[in-house]
This record gives sequence, C-alpha cells and structure tokens, in this order.
Amino acid sequence: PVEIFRKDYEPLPHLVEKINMLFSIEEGKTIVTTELFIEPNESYNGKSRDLTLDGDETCVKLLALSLNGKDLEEGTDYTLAPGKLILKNPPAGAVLKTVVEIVPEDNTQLSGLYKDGPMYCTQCEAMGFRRITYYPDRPDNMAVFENVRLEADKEAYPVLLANGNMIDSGDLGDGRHYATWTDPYPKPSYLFCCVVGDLGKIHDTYTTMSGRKVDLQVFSESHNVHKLDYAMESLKNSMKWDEDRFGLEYDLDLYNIVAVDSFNMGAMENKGLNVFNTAYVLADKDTATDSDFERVEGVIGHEYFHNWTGNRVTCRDWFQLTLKEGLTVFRDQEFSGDMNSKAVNRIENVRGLRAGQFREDAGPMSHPIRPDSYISMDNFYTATVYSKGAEIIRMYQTLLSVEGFRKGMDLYFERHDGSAVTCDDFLSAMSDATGVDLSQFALWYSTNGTPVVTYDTKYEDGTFVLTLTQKSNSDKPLHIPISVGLLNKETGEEAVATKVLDLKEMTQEFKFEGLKGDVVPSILREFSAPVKLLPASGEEDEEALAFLAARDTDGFNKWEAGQKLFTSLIFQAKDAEMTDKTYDFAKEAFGRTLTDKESKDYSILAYALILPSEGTLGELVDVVDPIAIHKARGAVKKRLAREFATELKERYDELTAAMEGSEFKVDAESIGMRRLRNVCLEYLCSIRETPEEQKTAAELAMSHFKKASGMTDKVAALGALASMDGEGASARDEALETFYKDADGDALVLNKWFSLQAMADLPDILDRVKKLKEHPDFTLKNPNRCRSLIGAFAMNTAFHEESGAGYAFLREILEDLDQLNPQISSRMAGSLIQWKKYDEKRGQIMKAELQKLADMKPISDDLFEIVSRGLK
Ligand code: B3K
Ligand code: ZN
Repeated sequence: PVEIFRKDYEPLPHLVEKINMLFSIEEGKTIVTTELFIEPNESYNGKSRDLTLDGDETCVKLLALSLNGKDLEEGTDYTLAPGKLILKNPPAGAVLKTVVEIVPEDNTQLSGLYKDGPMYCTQCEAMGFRRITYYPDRPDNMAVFENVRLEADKEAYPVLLANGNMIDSGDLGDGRHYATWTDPYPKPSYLFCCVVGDLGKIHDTYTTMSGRKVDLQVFSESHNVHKLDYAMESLKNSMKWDEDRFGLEYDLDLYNIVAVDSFNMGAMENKGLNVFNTAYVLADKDTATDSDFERVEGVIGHEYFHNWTGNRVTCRDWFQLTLKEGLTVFRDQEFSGDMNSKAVNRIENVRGLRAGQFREDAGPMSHPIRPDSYISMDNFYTATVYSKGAEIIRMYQTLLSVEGFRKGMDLYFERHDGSAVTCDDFLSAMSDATGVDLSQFALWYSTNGTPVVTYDTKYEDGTFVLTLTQKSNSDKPLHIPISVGLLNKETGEEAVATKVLDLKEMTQEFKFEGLKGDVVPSILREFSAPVKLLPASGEEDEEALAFLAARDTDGFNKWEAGQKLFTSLIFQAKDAEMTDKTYDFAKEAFGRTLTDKESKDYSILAYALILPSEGTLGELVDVVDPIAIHKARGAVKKRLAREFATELKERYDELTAAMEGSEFKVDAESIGMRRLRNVCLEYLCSIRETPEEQKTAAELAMSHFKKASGMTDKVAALGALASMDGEGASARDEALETFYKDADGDALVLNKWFSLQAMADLPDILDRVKKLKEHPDFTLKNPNRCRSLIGAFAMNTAFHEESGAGYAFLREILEDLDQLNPQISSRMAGSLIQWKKYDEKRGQIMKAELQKLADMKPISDDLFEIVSRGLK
C-alpha cells in the first residue's frame, strides 16, 4: 500500500480536454473504447512530459492502444506499471485511442461499472473510473465528455443513460440498440456515469427562475416506481430553494436520478445523472419511516446542490474533499431546516455530530477536515470531512452573517466556475467578499480533534463577566464564534439578545454592562461551534441547567440543558446512586415537557424526553464500560417511566385520539405527533419487571403494531417488542413473523427486520444474529443488507459482551467481506479500532482481533489502512 501526501501535489503535465467513449455491453464482457484528446497543461512546470494514465489492471484488460492512428507497442511506446500506463512524451493535439475489456458481472466492489439485478451502473468517485478504462483519474483533469455511446441488448436493457443530454439513439439490428449522450460541461472523471437497464420511471418538469423548462426523471426497478413521488417532490423543492437562497439555477435540460439496490454509500452526484441507494430515494408510508422520508429529502437536496458545489466548481485534489462535501452538507442542512423546523434540524444534526464525528475525532482515525495523507481515499469520506466540515462552513456564516456569506458564495462562483480549486480559494472568496480577515479561522482546516471551551462567570453591580478559555490540538488559538444570550434570573426575560462573541485568544473576557439584576447565560446557542463546552469549575450548575431547560429562548440550548441534566443523572446512576437533587431537576424538566400542552412543536418535545445516546455518553468519559453505561441509562429511563407512568399513558392516549381518523401526512406536525407518541410508547414499554408488567407492555406494543398507520409506528412497536422476553416473548415472535410476511420480499423493509433484531436488548443476541446471518434473505454482497444486520449488531451493547465473542464474530465476517467489497469491510472495521477507549480486558481482545485482520493475506488497501491506524 502506498501513502499519498497532500504536500506532494503537482499539476498534470498534460490534460485530456475531450473524451469520446463507446460501451459495448454483452453478458459477461463489456468492451470500452475511448478517444482521448490531449493537450499540454500550461500550469505544469515540472520536468517530465510523459503522460500517465491510471488504470486498475485487476479489473481492466488492455486490448489495443494507438496514438494519432498509429498502433503503439508496449516497452517502446508505452510501459505498464501497477495501476498505471505511461506514454512517452505525447505531442500537442494528440488523440489517444484505447480499447479495454471489463467484466461488470464480476465486480463485487461496486466501484467502476458493475451489474446489480436488472441493470448495469457505474460508481466512479473517488477512483472508480480507472476500473473502467485508462485515464488521468483525478479531479483536476476536467474534460468534455463529448460522445458517450452505449450499446446493449434492446429487450433486456431498454434504458440507456449517461450524463448530459441524449443526442442520438436507434437500433443496431441483431436485437441490440444504442444511445449517444453528450455533456457540454467539462467534468472530472469521478462525475462520469452511465446506467443500462430495465427500469420504470416517473417524469415531471421544472421551470427555472430564468424560464427554462427542465425534464426531471426518476428511475427504479418497475416494482418500486410507486415509491418515487416523494423524491420528485423533494427534487423540485431543492431546485427552487437553491434559486431563492443562493441564486443558483440548474444548467442542463434534463435531470435524471436512478435508484440502485446495491450501492456503497447514500447517493452520487454524477452530472445530470444521480445514482441513489434505494434506501435514500424510495419512500411511501407503508415501507418508509418518517426518518426515512427526512433522509430522502435531505439526500435528494444534497446531490442536487452538488451541481454547483462540487460539479461546476470541483476539488483540485482529494485532500480538498471537504470543499465540496462540508459545503454541500451545510447546504442540505439549511434546506431541510427551511423545509421543516430549524431547531429540530439543528438538534438532529448535532446529535449525529456528537455520536459520529466526536467519536471519530477522539480515536485513531482522527484527522483534520483537510487530511494530510491517505492510503485509500475512500476511507476519508468521513464524519469529519462531511459533518465537521459542514460545521466549519456554518461558522463562516455565523461570523460573516447570512448576507456576508451569500456575498462570499457569489464571489466564489464568479471566480471559480468551471474549475478545480482548493479550500484556500473558498476561504479567500469569503474573506475578499466581506473584508473580514479569516487568516486565523483557516486553522480549522488543519486542526484535528474536538476543541474544548471552558467558561467561568461573574456578576457584580450590573456587570456580567464571561471568561472563555479554549484548548485544542493547535498551538495557536482558533477563531471560534460563540453565540451567547443572557436571561434575567428573576423574570426569565432575555436581558441580552443572542450575540456572537469572537473567541480568538486562548483566554478572553467578555463584559456585559448595565444589567438590571443577575443573569443566567445561555452559551453556544444553536451550537455555534463544533466544540465541547464545559464549566471551568468542572461542576455543572444544575440549578442553571434546570432554569435553561425550562426557559431558554434558544430552542437548541433549551434541549441541551435538559440533556445535560439527564447526563449527570445517568453518570450518577453508573458510579453510585442518583442523588435526589439531580433527580428532582431532571424529573421537573421531564414532567414539564411531557405535560406541556401549549407547544405544537411535538418533535422538540419528543427530543427533550429522549435520553442522550450511549454513544454520546461514552464520548464524555476516558474509559468506556459499555455495559455499565447501558445499565445506567436503562435505570434512569425506567425510573422516569415509573414516575410518570400515568402521564405517559395519558399523553399517549391523547395523541392516539388526536391522530385517529385523520389522513396520513408527512409534515412537521404529523411527524412530531408520531415521534412524541412513539417516545411515550418506548418509556411505557420499559416497565417490564414483573410478569404482569411484561404482559401489559407486550399488549400495548402489540396493539400499537396492529393499528400502526404506517411504517414509523410499525418500527416503533417492533423495536419495543424485539427486546421483550418472559411474558412478552410470544408477542415478540408473532410480531416479527408478521412483519416478515408483510414485507413480502421488499428489500428495504427486510433491512429493518434484520436491524431491529440485531439492535434488540436480549441476553442471547449474538446467537440470534448468527442465525440471521444464515437466513436465506441475508447476503454479504448487498451493502444495505450487510449494514442492517452486521452494522446494527456492532452498535448493540451486546457486541461488547465480555467474552469478546462479538468481536470475533465481526472479525470473521470482515475476513470474508474484504474479499468481496473492501469499501464496506473497512467501514465496518471502524467498530474495532476504538479499542483504546475501552477497559483493559475488552481493549486487549479487540486489539487481538484487529491484529488477526492485519495479518490476513490478501488484505485490501482500504481495510489495511483502517486496521493499521487502529493498531498504532
Ligand atoms: N460524493 C458521494 C460520495 C462518494 C463516496 C466515494 N467512496 C456522495 C455525496 O457525498 O454526495
Ligand atoms: Zn456529497
């Protein structure tokens, strides 16, 4: 394996400025013929003028190579090295023709051209194009794909799609047909796409702000076509939103989306032809939960927004990935916030950031949002590059204001449309457009780890002094925007409205003068920076937290205060006993939320009742004992459930009554009502000590299951039932069987069936998961299925069962999986590399399993990189 460094970047000596491609697809063999139009690169100033093409020889077989019509000889005209073809010094204006053979049917890595069910499709980011043909497969080579011609059997593969617009199509005789596509916008190879298959579709149109009509099509296998409407709706909303918020209009006459079952990640923004994992595009009420709907909207938006942030302006090299991903995640978050509720959205995103990114940044895969090196780029599509990257972009907006940020975006496009640039270019555009010096802010791009900000407060004679101190992996202080508001202690009124403090020194004092009475500060409102905020004293002021949980005018911090109270209580339960004082504060906050009949913001109420996740809790301690955390969290949950059993049932019944008879909708209010009712259900079902209670819980969950109005309620009920034992065991088995039958083979519903069982809280979970692995519907070849069983199990506390059997089970699976699909095996190995976070005994077993993986031969570069970082 070779490590690539950011500092070694060099421009290419030559650029392919134009390319033509012909795909002749036959069962078991595809011939790819290309013509590359090559010119010297003016910005190159190195010595060698040889042309290096990337090509994965394990996948691509070179059949012929000619330059300006003359056949080339290996050895004299060109040489082949692992992963490379080197052509001696081609003249300006050269046309290089290549013919290669590939076998998409054997491509289990799902990178390059592969076959999935009734279709062939491509995935080229980051380095899949070199698994299709020889090419300078890096993002700074932007070329016009002028003619892309697809040929295949007409009956088996009636649909032929590629980027851009179709310019020609017809019959070839002998039962075959062709289509030719052209894309006028120069693009890097990672944005290339073609799809050849037997597909159904829906069609609609969108008229852009300048009055151009765009055809919109969403394709899937025919039996899923009825689940495409929500994606289409979301696409049109995205197009409108980008015009309104950023003045950005779509640029082609056609926008295609294709849903694919086997896909390594969520979706892919190929120019004019997005490919989506079915899980992020198919949605109807009977098969998708509310969260699935939210995800579809978010990912449709995300890929659409890439058309400007990623495609029109792309990355110079892969180290700049956050340039397009952080920015585009930020854009999709803003979009979802505008379509639904801003505060709910912020809470959901921060929950995700803490559980995923904070954890990553505290472990062996910790890296700055712009990494310095990689072995396999696919390993760096991380929570850090994406989610923390989005937080960095959000901080620009917080510091520069929404208007200032828009000016910066406008300048960024004005300067860089049509080119491949760096994160520095983005920062310069923001700075130049607003006149704000962002040189200190730039440190966020090179600093890994989660910074800690501590605060100290003092009030005297109408003056409140807030002292903030920062600590991070950077020697120099970071520029951190801290949004702060002050609430009057007596009245709860806002004494000072939200303002952004620029924390630019290691320690800095901020004074608020002329106050009438003492105040409670609400710090880091809306989570204005991706940091951990702690009191300087080390002790949370629980009284202040209780006050904020009740009265903060910032929705995010109101939720946050409640979470901190729950956190204290859970750690007390873990280490000794819950104290009355903390319990009373938590109880008060919980009770107030539960019985709040004023607020119609049901999702906010629901989130305020949910305890912090085990992952988030684990982030707060140096040594994690997962079973102790699980037990402590469970104890707090059960105690609150018993305390409020009556109120929980009342609220549950009220919501049931309010929703009965009304039409099923997927809007913020209906989603919120279902969410709140399902939280009540979860608490009520946690009361299961005695056989009597077990029966009651099972009956409630079973009736919830049977009367479910859609998949959201079904999953909530089955989630509760899946963990039931004793008197609840028969209801559990019955519900699981019914759910399976009702799924009727629907792949996404079956994924839920697998994962609900893998996440259950039962003593013999590993045996159950092992059995499920042998189920006829299970396969390691489909990434979604793999994640739904194995990925879900790795998040279960049972994974950490003391004997280490869970770790060994995962390692055995990774051994097989790595031979099939390295991108997925290396992802899943992420659960083992955290061994240092656990107690000595567990940690050593995890490490030993990692070592076994490291010793495995052969091992993919992807998995090798993760396990070797993990072992360091
Ligand atoms: N850009 C793709 C991710 C590609 C991952 C390659 N291993 C999806 C997205 O972020 O929109
Ligand atoms: Zn993206």
